[in-house]
Amino acid sequence: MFIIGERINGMFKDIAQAIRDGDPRPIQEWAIKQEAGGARYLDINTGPAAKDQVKTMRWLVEKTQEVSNLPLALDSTNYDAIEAGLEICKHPAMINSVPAEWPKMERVFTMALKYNAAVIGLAMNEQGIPKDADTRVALAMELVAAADSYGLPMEDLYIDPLVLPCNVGQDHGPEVMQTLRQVKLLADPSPRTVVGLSNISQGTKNRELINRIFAAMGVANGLDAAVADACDHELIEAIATARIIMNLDIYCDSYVEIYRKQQK
Ligand code: THG
Repeated sequence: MFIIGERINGMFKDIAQAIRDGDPRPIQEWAIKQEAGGARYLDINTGPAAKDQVKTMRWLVEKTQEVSNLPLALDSTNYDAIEAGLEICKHPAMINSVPAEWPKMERVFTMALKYNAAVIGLAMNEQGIPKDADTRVALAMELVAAADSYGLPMEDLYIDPLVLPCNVGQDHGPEVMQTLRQVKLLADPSPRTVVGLSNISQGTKNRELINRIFAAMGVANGLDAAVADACDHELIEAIATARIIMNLDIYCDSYVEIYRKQQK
């Protein structure tokens, strides 16, 4: 499992302020810190405050690429903003994200092919986020069929079962874990899986503990990637350890160190 660094997101107060001030320093500091922490991609989200989404996305991409060579996950519901970012990405990016809805899938899969980007497909549609795993998996199947019809390679499709905070959506937890397992049976080769990890602990006490345990359980259930806090060293250690237990990496005394190096 690899980490998509979550921190360049206008949902965070310091990033919202940096966007308002046109000050690239907080963005570039977080890019460098997340890369050092072991992120494999950097999530870029303008947040709700940005007035001009297209301009803000382009600026965030530019400023991030000045200091980091990591590929980017462009995180927006505004597809013009995503396309503006894709146009200037130096490395194949990830489009974050598309629900199982037309014509959104048409726009996103067409862009993905044009810019050689991967796609995160959300297990939701016009009716919202389903509660049960079966409906989530049915939506994942719609995303798989649509991606396939556009010629997107399955390894470039990441299914996100959608994680809700455990203090308001506790009954979703086991459904998310079951969805992660079943998505792997949908196609051969199967699509990959991703979650927004910090969602699980929003509004709770013990945020880090909840995030780390969810990540370890995710690894046990086939989770391939997470938009997460790349600077939480104990999270990285939990993931590396879960991978050892699941026989996904070979045990050696310095396995945590090796996992960190592999991410770079
Ligand atoms: N799936 C996909 N992409 C996603 C999500 C997802 N991108 C956004 C989000 N969910 C994942 N990223 C975050 C980033 C921050 C937080 C949660 C998820 C977070 N922020 C603090 C809060 O709300 O309490 C901000 C507080 C502060 O300003 O410091 O928890 O699910 N594909």
